Amino acid sequence: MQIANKKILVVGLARTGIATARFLRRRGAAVRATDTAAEAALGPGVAELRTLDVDLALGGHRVEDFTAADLIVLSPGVPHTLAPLQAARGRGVPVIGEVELAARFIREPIVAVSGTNGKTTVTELLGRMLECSGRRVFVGGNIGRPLIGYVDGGQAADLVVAEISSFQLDTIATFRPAVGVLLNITDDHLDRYPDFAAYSRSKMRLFENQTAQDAAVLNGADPVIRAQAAVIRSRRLFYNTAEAAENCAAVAGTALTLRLPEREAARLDLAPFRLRGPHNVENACAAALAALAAGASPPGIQQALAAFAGLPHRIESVGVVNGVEYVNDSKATNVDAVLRALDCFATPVVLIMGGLDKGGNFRLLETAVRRRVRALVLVGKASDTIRAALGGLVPTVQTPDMTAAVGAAAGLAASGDVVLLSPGCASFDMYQNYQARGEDFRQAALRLKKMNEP
Ligand code: UMA
Repeated sequence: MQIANKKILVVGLARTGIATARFLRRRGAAVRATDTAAEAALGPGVAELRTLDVDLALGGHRVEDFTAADLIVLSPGVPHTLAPLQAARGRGVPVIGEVELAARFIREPIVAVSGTNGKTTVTELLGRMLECSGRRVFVGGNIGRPLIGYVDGGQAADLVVAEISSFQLDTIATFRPAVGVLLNITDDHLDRYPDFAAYSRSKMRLFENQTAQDAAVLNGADPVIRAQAAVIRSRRLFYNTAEAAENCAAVAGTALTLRLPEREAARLDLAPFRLRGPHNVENACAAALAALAAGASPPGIQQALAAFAGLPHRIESVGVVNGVEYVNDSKATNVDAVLRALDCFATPVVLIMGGLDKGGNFRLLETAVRRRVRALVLVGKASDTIRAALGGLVPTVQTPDMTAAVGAAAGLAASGDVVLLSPGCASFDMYQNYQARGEDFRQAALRLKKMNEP
């Protein structure tokens, strides 16, 4: 792909856009970069771009910047349906995302992980399984490390393991992972897609350029994936399915047996795997199967399974106060993630939910709330919507902030209960990101602990 002397417009100037503009300048393109935000609201990376002679158009998008470009590269957070993009496409200007751009330069096999929930955990675990097998791995993508940084950074790797979101898949053209992993497809981002079918189609694009040489690791228990699996042209490797004949990752007790066509079975032990909940066993199966398909060794996979301690803000225990365990699951930004979190506990749960609603159907939680939840504590913008859907089922209180939410939850919990922050919503109504929300919860729980210390 020729870049030198091309007029390239980079849209969005956060992590992805800054890394993309830097890469393109180094390769000799004439780069213009635009963001709806003004410079003061953007990070210090923007000043660096100025020193690289990137032409900045900040505080809004000008349609002429789009129509005059030879190529437009989007950040995942920029909707690909934006009006100036339509105008540019109308004039024949190609529009791609940063993942597509990076993929055109990556020579190593790509192992790509997508799905509504579990992506980051599986991506990290899979990366470590390959590393423990002696492979040099770059782990990036939606996980927070743009893939273009790998192309630009000169790190030597044998494989690239990438977490890929639907937003990133919306703007691919030739992206072709050697191993594509699809974990599940449930309601999410319905504030950006016209409907669930459109979101689901976007996820399935993970496989659209694969051939018979590639592999697709698929959750066999997910009805949405199942219904669309027939169109996949690569080798389909199912896990988590009751169909024994096709199950490539069979779990019996703590024994996990991986079977790849024409290969000797690999036997692993899940007993040392520490992550809680049935969904994490699914995640372990997906990661192990994909790692094996990508060339990891069974001892390497076993070593990573035993060493993996999980990631912050995902069913993360942050302390015990008066016999009540406080668990931070701030990353649960959709309804399905809350369901999976509730599945982790046999004891009653005081559930803290709320934030910015992404169009999720909270009524899907009805059965789990009746069965598992002692009381519901709501915080943030979606409080009224959640109360309307679930408030009649269990005692429900609305609170102004996280400190008040944790205080209220402590008052409602009995010894042996779990206080679980699993919001089912995005965090942007009150926080910069889900990490800041999880940190706020952790601090509130720690303050509570201090106050209760003898
Ligand atoms: N912007 C515009 N015009 C618009 C919309 C946005 O200029 O019409 C600008 C904003 O003002 C902002 C910039 O675009 O300055 C934001 O771009 P971005 O949201 O793509 O931010 P990045 O920091 O580059 O982060 C992106 C991913 N963000 C999203 O998909 C929303 C990060 O995923 C990813 O880690 C990063 O690239 C590196 O690949 C985050 C995420 O929330 C974690 N992902 C979603 C999820 O996991 O559910 C998909």
